[in-house]
Amino acid sequence: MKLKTVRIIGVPLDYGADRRGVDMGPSAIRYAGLHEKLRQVGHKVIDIGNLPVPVPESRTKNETHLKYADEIVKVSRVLARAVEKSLDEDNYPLILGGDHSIAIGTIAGLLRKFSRLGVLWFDAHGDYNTDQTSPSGNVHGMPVATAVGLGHPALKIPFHGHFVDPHKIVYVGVRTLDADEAEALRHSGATVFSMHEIDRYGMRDVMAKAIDIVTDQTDGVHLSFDIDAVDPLYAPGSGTPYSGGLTEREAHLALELLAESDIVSSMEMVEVNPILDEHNRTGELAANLIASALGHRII
Ligand code: HAR
Ligand code: MN
Ligand code: MN
Ligand code: MN
Repeated sequence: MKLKTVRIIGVPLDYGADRRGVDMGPSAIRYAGLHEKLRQVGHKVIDIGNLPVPVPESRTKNETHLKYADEIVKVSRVLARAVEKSLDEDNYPLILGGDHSIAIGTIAGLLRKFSRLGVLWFDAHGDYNTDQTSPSGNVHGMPVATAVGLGHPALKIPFHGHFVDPHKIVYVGVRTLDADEAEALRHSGATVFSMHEIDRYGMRDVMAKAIDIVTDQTDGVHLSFDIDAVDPLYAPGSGTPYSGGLTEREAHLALELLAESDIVSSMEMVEVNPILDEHNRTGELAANLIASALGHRII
């Protein structure tokens, strides 16, 4: 793989989820030796540290619908600028979450440089709810719908009117959807490789198809990796675990194949929750998966 200058942006945000703890994700992933792993491959690594995110305890509002939208949008706008700046400087943005609502800021920033962005979304979930369909009001269940221009206008502010073409979105590892979310996704144009397709065709073929789709008439490819895509047996430190997921090796293989194709131009790793973890196992897995995506090989 072509060597890169990787620019790490930590986003200790947990406003999008119901459970506290993902705000510590960036520390857990760094602590697992991320920088050394990437430097070992040969990449240059710059770490801008964590973006400022106020703690939820510092505010008093308590809504049930579109929870913490104001705070999430505020952080998303700062993140979008940080991502845009990384691309201006020819760096590879590597965003560490935080819950998956941070993808709103990441993708909004990417769209300022890539007008035809392909997106690979590894997740147990669809994250395709809007404020209208969400059973929880948690924004981490809404970033993909937001990125294609659906849902509440407030969440779309960081996008400046530019959205992702749903036909250029490919999901890998999905195994639970809310009813209205599934209905919307079915008609969206996005490709969903659920666990069924992975079992049936194998990760190798699934990734070959995924790579074809996200590189067809696109000018950049974003990899958004929700650690709950991996089975909770291997990734116990996540707030919304769901069984029947990717094995550790399936996840690595997928990312190794991406590294080999060298098509990915930015990456985010989200939903690592150290409070729920066992001795930073999930933090270490996340760091190792990032290394695989960035070209780490045993020999
Ligand atoms: N679909 C559920 C909801 O909208 C669960 C949300 C997703 N959880 C995540 N993101 N960890 O993938 O509330
Ligand atoms: Mn997610
Ligand atoms: Mn998820
Ligand atoms: Mn614009």
